[in-house]
Amino acid sequence: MDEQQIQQIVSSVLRQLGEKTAQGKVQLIPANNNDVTPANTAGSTRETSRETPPAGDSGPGLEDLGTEKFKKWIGIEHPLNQSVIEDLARQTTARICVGRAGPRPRTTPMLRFLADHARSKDTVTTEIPSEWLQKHDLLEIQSRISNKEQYLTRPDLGRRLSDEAIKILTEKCKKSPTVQVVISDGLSTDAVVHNYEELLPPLLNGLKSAGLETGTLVFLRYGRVKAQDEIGELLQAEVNVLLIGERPGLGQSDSLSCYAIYKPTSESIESDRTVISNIHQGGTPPVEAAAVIVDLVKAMMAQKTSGIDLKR
Ligand code: B12
Repeated sequence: MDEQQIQQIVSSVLRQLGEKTAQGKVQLIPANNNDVTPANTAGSTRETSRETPPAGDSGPGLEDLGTEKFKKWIGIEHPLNQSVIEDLARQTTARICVGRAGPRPRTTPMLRFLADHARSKDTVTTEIPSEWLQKHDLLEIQSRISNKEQYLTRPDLGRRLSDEAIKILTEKCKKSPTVQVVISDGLSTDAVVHNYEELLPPLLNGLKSAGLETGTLVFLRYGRVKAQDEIGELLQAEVNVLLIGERPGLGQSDSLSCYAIYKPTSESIESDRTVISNIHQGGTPPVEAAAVIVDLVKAMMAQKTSGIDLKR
């Protein structure tokens, strides 16, 4: 392939991304550019509606391909029935109606796929800042893991508390509360940060209104689900509620799960737990999840059990 052919390919890719003046040279487009919508996505129409982008290398850069606008992007060119395509796409968040270029994906959905993947990887590896924990008055403890890389390779250590954590819990936490709430980064930092404000206040208020006393709010860094058993055993809470970041998917990276268990011990197993997953704006909204969790805890207290033994 000679240089001219390479330049042509680069130019055509940049054009598909919305770059009008590109001649094989990367130029920036403004972030408020709104022309990639379902109505004008089919190739040539995009070209005609575009303003000339500013020259130079300053400015906000290419648009974020992880946004809603690109999630709704329809890439089928010349469909027989546009409204059927739009109707299909509206009904699911799955990657459908994105078109294809011969046997390969079109550039926009391909790049969106990579952007979503990058977002998911980021949320696994990003740390929750200590300032964020202080702002929310959370008592920080840590598992036996010392960094994110180790977290991913040693789940066994994420299930156990560090010696320092045991000391902090013993010295600083309320003993024998009815419900102990624990928050943990788990596999998604965004899950905690994005859902916290809408989940925690209604959850704590709901538990209080139900006459259930809660313990000191604890944040477990590098936590795995099983760690809630050790915390529960140490603090002797009747119910332990763990809010933990779920493994992210390609379309969803800020989903939180609630794992709840009645009187956990080191002998507890997975079937002793009850899980409410998919807590995020596009799934079970956090406020609604708070109400569901309160009902769940009430049921656990009434039946004095959890997991598969709990009747709901
Ligand atoms: C990874 C995963 C698994 C893995 C866990 C392996 C591992 N060691 O990590 C495997 C494949 C083993 C698994 C199995 C099951 N899973 Co699963 N799993 C998930 C998934 C995709 C991510 C969980 C996650 O991110 N956890 C957070 C991290 C930080 O936790 P962790 O400590 O690393 O891992 C623990 C948890 O993942 C937990 N766990 C995983 N699945 C389940 C299911 C239940 C009911 C419980 C109590 C705990 C649990 O077990 C792990 C070890 O302690 C979720 C989907 C989601 N959106 O959350 C479904 C999900 C949690 N699983 C689900 C189900 C139904 C199951 C099974 C019952 C399937 C089956 N019929 O066999 C089994 C039961 C597991 C058990 N041990 O009893 C459902 C739960 C639905 C519900 N509300 O009850 C979910 C929500 C998927 C779904 N949408 O249907 N699962």
